[in-house]
Amino acid sequence: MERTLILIKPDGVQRGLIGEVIGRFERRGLRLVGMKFMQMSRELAMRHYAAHEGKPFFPGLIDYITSGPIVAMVWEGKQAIAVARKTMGITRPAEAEPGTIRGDFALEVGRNIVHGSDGPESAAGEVALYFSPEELVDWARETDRWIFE
Ligand code: DAT
Ligand code: MG
Repeated sequence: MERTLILIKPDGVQRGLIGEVIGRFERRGLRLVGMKFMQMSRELAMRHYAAHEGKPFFPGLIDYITSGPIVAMVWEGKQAIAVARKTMGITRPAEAEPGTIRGDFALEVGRNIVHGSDGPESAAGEVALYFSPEELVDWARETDRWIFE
């Protein structure tokens, strides 16, 4: 089983899409193991997006991601990282496939609703940025045998 960090960004929260976004990951079959409603500090935002420091869009990205509350979640499943990114759609919403979160609800790269970890190392680091081990719940779901072979 793999774990991935998913954020519903400030635009997703402001636009009333929390339930819609959670529902998509839930219906896909991923299992929720952690969730919190919070506002990112600039320090956390800089650590989260450290890989983008120095790029022209970085200051705007930090302003946007800290501009209002977010929902931080950890979802678990086989290939959870790749599966979550498929469910989200590609970074630029105008090019994202309809049926994906970004392809259905967003237009601009700087207002693309969700974040999802992009690989096993970043996932482990990002989960640890937002959650302590005690905040993540190890649980078996009654439907797991109908979702996982
Ligand atoms: P993703 O969020 O799909 O993992 P990323 O890691 O490349 O994409 O970039 C992180 C965020 O930074 C992305 O969701 C939106 C913003 N961003 C990336 N490239 C950008 C660009 N060229 N102009 C403006 N914002 C950008
Ligand atoms: Mg990324």
